[in-house]
Amino acid sequence: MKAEQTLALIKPDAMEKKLQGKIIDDILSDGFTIKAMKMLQLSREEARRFYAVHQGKEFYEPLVAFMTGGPVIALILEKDHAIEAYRKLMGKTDPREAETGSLRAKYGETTQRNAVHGSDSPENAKKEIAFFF
Ligand code: 3AN
Repeated sequence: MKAEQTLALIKPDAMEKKLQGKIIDDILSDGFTIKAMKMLQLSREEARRFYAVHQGKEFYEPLVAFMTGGPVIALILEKDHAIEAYRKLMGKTDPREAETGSLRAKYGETTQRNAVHGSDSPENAKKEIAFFF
């Protein structure tokens, strides 16, 4: 079976707290291979486009402001069933509800400042990988 790829982001809150090394270590320890990685600063236009599906929701503008508040690290991760496996490693959107040991439980604070992003479907993984790489 061909290994699947997913797009992961280390968000500005985790970068600010210098958690990027710990997060990458957890990702590697969970058996993912990092196929590509880069640090970048999202523009407002890019953040708006990346989260376009949430346009109109009350958290959209604050989310764009948060995601452009500092650099992010984008990674292409590979593993069998990578999309599902990385969603599991991340934990629920709200770190307070995320499973013990998950990245969001360990490193996130709030539903907005939740440390990491991961694609939620094969279609979005493809789109998000093309967005960043
Ligand atoms: P996930 O990142 O778990 O797939 P989505 O796609 O529903 O969650 O939300 C994308 C991002 O939007 C979240 N990671 C979070 O930063 C932000 N977000 C989602 N829901 C809320 C909310 N109710 N309040 C504040 N921010 C939110």
